[in-house]
Amino acid sequence: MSKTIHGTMEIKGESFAIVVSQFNEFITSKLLQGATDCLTKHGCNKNNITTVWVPGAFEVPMIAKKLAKTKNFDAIICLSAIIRGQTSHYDYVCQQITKGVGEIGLETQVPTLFGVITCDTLEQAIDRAGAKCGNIGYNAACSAIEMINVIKEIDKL
Ligand code: INI
Repeated sequence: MSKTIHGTMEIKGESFAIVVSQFNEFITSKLLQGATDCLTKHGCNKNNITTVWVPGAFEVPMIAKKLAKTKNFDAIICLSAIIRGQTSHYDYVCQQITKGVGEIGLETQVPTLFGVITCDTLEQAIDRAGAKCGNIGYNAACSAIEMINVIKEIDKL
């Protein structure tokens, strides 16, 4: 018989690390609020959430990797807001965090979530931090829970 695995939204004592950028804190604080709301709403004890603030999106992968390597966390949720300016700086910061966060999950096998807004205007960022287009932090935390449960199911095979 065929088997289908679909991660549930159950939390059973798992620990989460959240890495959040101070750059554009007006936006990232809302992503952090969204992520913690999601985790606690699904049954996570606040004591099982560790939040680490870093200067900007560029610094997120290094700290996320350090946290993943401790093996003390079931998932790492990365939160940043990168808003395009007039130079190519935006592109380099986007490249670093996208590649970095992606590689951490693959290398450490600890689900590492990309709760990162990349956009052209502050208005677009606000829309994705709890206004018109939901909250990217909340969505990343949901994905973290789902990934933990997908992995658990695979480990039972
Ligand atoms: N960091 C961000 O998190 N978002 C941005 O929009 C941003 N821009 O556009 O400059 C940004 N830059 C800072 C960068 O992440 C590093 O903290 C800095 O370059 C020091 O390494």
